[in-house]
Amino acid sequence: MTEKRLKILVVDDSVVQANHAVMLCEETGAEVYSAHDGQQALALLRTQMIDVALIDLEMPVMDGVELISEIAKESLVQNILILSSKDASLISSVGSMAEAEGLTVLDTAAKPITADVITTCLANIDTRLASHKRAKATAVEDDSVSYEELLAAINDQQLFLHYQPKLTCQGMLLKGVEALARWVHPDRGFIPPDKFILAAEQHQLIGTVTTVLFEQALRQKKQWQDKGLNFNLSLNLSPLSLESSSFVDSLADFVSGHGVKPADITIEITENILLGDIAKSLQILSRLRLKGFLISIDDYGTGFANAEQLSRIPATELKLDRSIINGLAGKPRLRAIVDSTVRLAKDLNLRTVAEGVETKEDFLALVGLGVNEVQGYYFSRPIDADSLLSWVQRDLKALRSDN
Ligand code: G
Ligand code: G
Ligand code: MN
Repeated sequence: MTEKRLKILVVDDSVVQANHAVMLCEETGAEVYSAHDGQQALALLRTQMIDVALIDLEMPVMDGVELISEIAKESLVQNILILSSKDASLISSVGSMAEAEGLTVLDTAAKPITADVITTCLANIDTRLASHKRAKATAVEDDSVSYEELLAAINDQQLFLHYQPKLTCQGMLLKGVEALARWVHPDRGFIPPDKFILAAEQHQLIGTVTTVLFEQALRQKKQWQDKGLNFNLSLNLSPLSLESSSFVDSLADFVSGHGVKPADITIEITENILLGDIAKSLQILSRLRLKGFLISIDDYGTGFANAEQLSRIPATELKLDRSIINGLAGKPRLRAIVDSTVRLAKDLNLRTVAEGVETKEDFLALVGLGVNEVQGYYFSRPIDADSLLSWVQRDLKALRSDN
């Protein structure tokens, strides 16, 4: 079987730079075209299917920024690589703009481009294209979750929990675990929690789902305690649950009824609670704090809460979303965001937890930035309670000696 050759377009007004890039692309076995300004590039793209465009930002007639915008508007190419001799922050802003317009930015790089950058980009492209296709394929299926299916999941005990460790940056101590809901549907297989939690909210079953899951988590917590394992347990809570005034008392009773102290439980909520009835949410969160529960602001960095709004939530922890964590070791822009967020958190007396840590490089960068705790695939995926025990005994020790 012959593999389809990738088609690459190099757009650069400098003949020397363009030839250099064309040569490097040809060395990968691709079929390479070139254009020397934006107009030429558009003319070619309108007649020729191209897989990847390498685009220089500074060009006469039509600059790279306009060209990218036009490419997005007409959906002429999906994958682009942005090149410039200007400063990194400009290149990276244009990258964000391109992504916001729906393009896949394989990389943003300073000129002259190197063979390494090109091979890494091209290695990413197949999987990215495949995941686009997958996303589309699942979108056409009817993937909604019905009331009846959810009710069956609750009654037939199809819902269960996985636990993901949270470690301190200093000393890599097991500080706690986050409980994450899982559902394996008898016919449909794995259904992700974002989907069924949302469905539960829509079908007014979220209260029941939360009770079922918290009950399992607390029983598990008690078993760990009885074995002498005293780490904290983080539970995700839908903002909807904060609308009921009896919630705090029933949670407190529920927790102590299981022999667990509120101070050993962290309630994770997203900053989206600020979008609802703020006064009511703040009242309930304050009462949770008074009862001794810890409160974490989850997915921080995805919403738009400002420092003033953040300071009003009686939280104890700020959880930095993986979208600002993943890959930060190599991304100065993300490091700057995390750096300022960590400072803000310190001023507000909040501990910081970075989630989505997938590599040693990112972990070390986070240690350097003064983040308190970390969570992510680099340390462990979310796993069942039994696997967690063996993880503590085996993998955690290995991690400590590697870091
Ligand atoms: O576990 P990830 O594996 O896919 O979780 C996806 C999302 O689902 C996360 O944002 C997480 O906060 C949310 N989630 C997971 N478990 C629960 C739960 O028990 N309750 C609520 N409300 N959200 C949950
Ligand atoms: O509640 P929250 O939105 O924080 O849920 C955490 C989500 O992140 C869960 O879906 C969990 O499975 C996922 N997750 C945990 N660690 C990693 C990681 O290192 N990389 C990625 N991509 N996802 C992670
Ligand atoms: Mn969470």
